[in-house]
Amino acid sequence: MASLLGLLALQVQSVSAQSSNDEDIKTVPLRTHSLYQPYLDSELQSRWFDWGGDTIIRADQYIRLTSDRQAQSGWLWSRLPLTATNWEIEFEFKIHGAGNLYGDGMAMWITKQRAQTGPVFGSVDKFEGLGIFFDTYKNNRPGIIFPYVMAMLGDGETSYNHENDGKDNELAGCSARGLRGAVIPTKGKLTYFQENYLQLELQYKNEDQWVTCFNVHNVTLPQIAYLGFTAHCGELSDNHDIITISSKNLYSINPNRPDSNSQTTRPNKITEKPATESGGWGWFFLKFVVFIVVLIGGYVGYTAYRAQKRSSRF
Ligand SMILES: [Ca+2]
Repeated sequence: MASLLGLLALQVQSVSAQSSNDEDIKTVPLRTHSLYQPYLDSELQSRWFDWGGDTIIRADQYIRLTSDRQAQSGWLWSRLPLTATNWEIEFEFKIHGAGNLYGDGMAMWITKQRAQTGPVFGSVDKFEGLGIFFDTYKNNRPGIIFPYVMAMLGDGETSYNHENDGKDNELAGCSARGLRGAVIPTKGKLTYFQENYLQLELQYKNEDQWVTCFNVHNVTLPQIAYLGFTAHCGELSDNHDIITISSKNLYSINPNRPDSNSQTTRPNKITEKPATESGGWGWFFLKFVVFIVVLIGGYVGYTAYRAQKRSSRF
């Protein structure tokens, strides 16, 4: 019985170790969706990104989507769609300006549409895919602290509603007081594991301190979607700068996991319904059943042997 309990304890330990170890996630840089200074090649082009509208580039400093002037609108889009199944996009940005009143904000996009100017933070409405809005101007959301960072999943038909800062179609969001004009480099990190979760982390309070803005499950993004950043100013203005974009493909390298080296592997750190964890428990249950069957088999065999021996004596 003691050995059975020992076996149980060992199994539970190994399952929890599996689910908390996130060193099994391998990252591979996605050059096609990354951008660093000086941004441009010798022919003043970018191989992997297009830009337009009022966007200006200072090769040693930033890509400025809008300057601190009224009625500005600018965009920056990847040329190729993001085809990796699981990915992480880390980006440094800066929202700042001289005014006491400022706006409207910027957006990050993973959408089918690309490179068009429009009314939703500088891009098109009725988009298909993911929009994340860094909204610095509160139109009407009583009780919410701004800047407010909000995600919306667009179906290609639904409009973003500026009247209530997109509340109608909010997938997830968070307040980020201090994000605009922060003294440290402000960064975002968007992580997507297909059919598992979408997470946004932000860095704006202290350097190297990430806060989770949201983590939502059951999110499916379009198979073919482009990475974009856009910004818009109306009567109020601000500088909206992109400093760097660093994208990575993510996948598991643990050879003991059933779907290792596949791009569809789930991360170990997620404890909600990962396939391998339920597999672990299933395996444990099977072992347990086999153990009991062997135990019963042994006992039955032994009693039969004893009975036979007893009967052969007479
Ligand atoms: Ca707003």
